[in-house]
Amino acid sequence: RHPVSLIKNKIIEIFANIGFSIAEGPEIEDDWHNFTALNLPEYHPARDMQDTFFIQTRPDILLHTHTSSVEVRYMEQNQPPIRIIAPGRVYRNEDISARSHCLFHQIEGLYIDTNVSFADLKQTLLYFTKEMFGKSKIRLRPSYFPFTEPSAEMDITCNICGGTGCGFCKHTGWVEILGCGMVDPNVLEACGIDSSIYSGYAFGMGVERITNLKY
Ligand code: 2NM
Repeated sequence: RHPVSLIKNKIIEIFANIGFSIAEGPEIEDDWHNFTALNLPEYHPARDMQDTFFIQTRPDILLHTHTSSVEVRYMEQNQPPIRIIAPGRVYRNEDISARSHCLFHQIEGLYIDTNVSFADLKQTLLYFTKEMFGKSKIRLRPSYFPFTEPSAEMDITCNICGGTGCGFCKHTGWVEILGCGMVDPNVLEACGIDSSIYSGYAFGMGVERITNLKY
């Protein structure tokens, strides 16, 4: 088996053990599920953050740029409590380099219920890190995503040098492994979930990146 496949299965197993189930959905997606429902309306500047592959004859049909589109479909069809992960291949129209590819593997997670807090998100990510990397420390830095507010990126102490500094972590001792945040109420409402009753957290990570750290 390919290392990326092994690591993908390991990540799925860690979240399955704490009650997350796997959601599946199409790779060929429409504009609503990939962008609009995720608080990215037409002409939103953040749409340029991912260069998208569109179907030539259908300007509203594309290859999904994140598996959030799978979570949007799940929210449209299910009421909370929701606790899912969405593993899948995602597509971005970028020039290929050592650290950027037009196809990569992503795993996103979503948890929606009454009284879900940022503390719940942090503890879940800490649990994941312990299971995946052992004794690594984590830190959360404020960030921005259109679909979460507040948003953060999570770093772990560099698994290559143990935090003392090396080429892989650009001599900082830390490496970014995922993005996360509290699901923006606009996203919940767009998917038919009452944001005055429910709140949720979401996170997303690139499987190739985790694999590089493990191997
Ligand atoms: C990320 C970072 C932050 C995310 C948001 C959602 C949804 F569908 F609930 F809105 N799913 N995943 C999310 C949030 C993904 O990836 C870097």
